[in-house]
Amino acid sequence: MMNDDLGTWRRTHYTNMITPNLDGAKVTLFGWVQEIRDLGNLIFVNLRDKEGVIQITVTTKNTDAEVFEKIRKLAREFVIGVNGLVKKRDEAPRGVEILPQEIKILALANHPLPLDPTGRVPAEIDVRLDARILDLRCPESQAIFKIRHEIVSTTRRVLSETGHLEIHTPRIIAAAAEGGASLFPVEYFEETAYLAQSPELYKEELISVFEKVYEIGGFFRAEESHTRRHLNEFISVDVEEAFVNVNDVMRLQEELIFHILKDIKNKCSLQLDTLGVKIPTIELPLKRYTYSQVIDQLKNNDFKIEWGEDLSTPACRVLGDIHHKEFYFIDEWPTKTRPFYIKPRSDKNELCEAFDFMYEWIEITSGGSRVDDPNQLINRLREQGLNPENFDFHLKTYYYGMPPHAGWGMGLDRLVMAILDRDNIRDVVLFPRDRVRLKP
Ligand code: AMO
Repeated sequence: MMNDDLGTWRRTHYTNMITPNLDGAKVTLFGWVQEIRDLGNLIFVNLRDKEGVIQITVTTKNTDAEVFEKIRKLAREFVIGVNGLVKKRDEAPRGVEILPQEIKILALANHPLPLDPTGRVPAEIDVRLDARILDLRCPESQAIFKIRHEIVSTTRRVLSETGHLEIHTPRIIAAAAEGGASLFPVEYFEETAYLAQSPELYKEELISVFEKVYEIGGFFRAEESHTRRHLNEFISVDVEEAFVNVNDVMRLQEELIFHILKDIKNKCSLQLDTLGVKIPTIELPLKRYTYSQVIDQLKNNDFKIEWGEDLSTPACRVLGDIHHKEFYFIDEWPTKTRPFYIKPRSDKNELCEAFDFMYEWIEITSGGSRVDDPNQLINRLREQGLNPENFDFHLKTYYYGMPPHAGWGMGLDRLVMAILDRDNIRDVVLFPRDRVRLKP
């Protein structure tokens, strides 16, 4: 079967624009065949485009014989164009249907399909990811990525309105900011370079020029572990600001979350319904617990942990039970649990000005005040077993006038996962990269 040409046909409406009050209008629609019900003299075709689904009703009585035969050849996921009349009919799914006058078959789909793109027959995550493009056509997947889009739009809007400049830092770098173990090496001509784990060093340098910056981009961690909340490539929203400290950037974090939740509640009700998700109402300021308070909470719940230890996954799980369905902060961390760039408290060196922003048991963001004195930074690097010479390009910017500053990095994928109550990060990432998945 030869495919038809697009020719001069152009879309007049998306499916969601077809309402009963268009009764009698002539329209041109494009999309995919979602379902066909062939009852002999009567065929129903559900046409799906990016906005929704509309029923096309074909009868031998009201449809040209050639068009009728062509429609009979359709199968799910064929790409078609339809020229036809809008007909108001109370029994049709949205009180309206299309009576086709002409049809174009623009592309075919091979059968059997590897999964059901209506999502009614559930498939395992690996089957879904292997046929990700088809899986993304399911209503649930579409809803996730529309909401994700709104989360990113609100983030850009809020950070832009608060005077942050959007930056793009390099992905090919010479030194690790977040610990050497999770670096991916890259052959860079005669040298070995690495994929960036975060924009940390660059965003800190850039506040000595632009004062307030942010970046939304992909970063890389060579983590071996295969978990539901780690990927080897993830999207981070990074913020950095001059002349502020940890408390100021925590406030920015909670304001951002407040606006994100408000916007998706207002703009994505259809998608939230599809996913069966209710957006929690939050009140600012969000709850803040110190690291020491959290250790006490864990001990009170019979969890064995010593002051000074980092919070392991099992510890976070217990915290998730305590702080069920809530966003909260943990601050005042022991200095030794935090990276070299985090500022120790001047009055109490064993504590530092760091925070984590959590939802239930998941860490969404970490950040804090930064070391801004070059000698202290050199000491902190040494304390963590790092060679300051490898950071010479970074350290030299501290001798050009480096203001006090603070910032954070928020895992976008984890945030979407938390807000939409999904239990696997892969669900909310278009093409996830993990220890065993490099394709598609
Ligand atoms: P951190 O290493 O805690 O801090 O990362 C910040 C946030 O990024 C997300 N994240 C990940 N998401 C998915 N898969 C991963 N493998 C992964 N690793 C991290 C998490 C995490 O909270 N430079 C600091 C931030 C700062 O201080 O500004 C940093 O990178 O949601």
